[in-house]
Amino acid sequence: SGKRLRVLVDMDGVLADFEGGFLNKYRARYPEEPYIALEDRRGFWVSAQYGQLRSDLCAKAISIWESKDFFIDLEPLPGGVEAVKEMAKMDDTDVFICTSPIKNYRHCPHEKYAWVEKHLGYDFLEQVILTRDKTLVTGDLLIDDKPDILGVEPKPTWEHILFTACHNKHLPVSSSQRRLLSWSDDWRAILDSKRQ
Ligand code: UMP
Repeated sequence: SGKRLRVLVDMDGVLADFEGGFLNKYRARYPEEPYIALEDRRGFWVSAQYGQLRSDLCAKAISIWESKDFFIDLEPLPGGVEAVKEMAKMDDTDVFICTSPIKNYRHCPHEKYAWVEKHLGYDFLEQVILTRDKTLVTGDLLIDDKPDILGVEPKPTWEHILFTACHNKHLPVSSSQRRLLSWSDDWRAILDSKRQ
């Protein structure tokens, strides 16, 4: 019965540990500089919070994710790869990885594809969507740790499920917004709630 369910899954902060990978490499490269512990992170933009700490730290933060091997070296977040593999095997379910590359394109787009091949397999490259505007992508669900997902389409087709991360865990969730606390949370129930 019904139509197929289309699930869009974000990469950084949902499947790949961007925040942990950033902090480890930042502290290794700039051992004398102050840093923001993960429990003190607030706001989606790491660069903005480092810039508030000291203005020159904004560029130092950016230098970390612009470096070769930053994105490919990110560790998978617990349970994410397994969940996406299970989702993809479910009846009447299509899963896409929907991720925004940084505009400095030297390494990031290449390494995002390489990360998917490494952790999900070559065939999963068919499911990768790189876009700076997720509102243009149609789907039933978008699982993403960014609180505000905006673009040129004022009425995206997907329901945004806010994936909990160090930077958004203190935010009050608006009455209409659902959360996934981690991949141990009941993502299957969220998918089932959208099936016809
Ligand atoms: N990013 C920045 N600046 C930050 C934090 C993240 O440019 O302070 C980048 C990393 C990812 C992208 O490539 O933004 C986030 O993509 P999504 O998780 O929204 O897909």
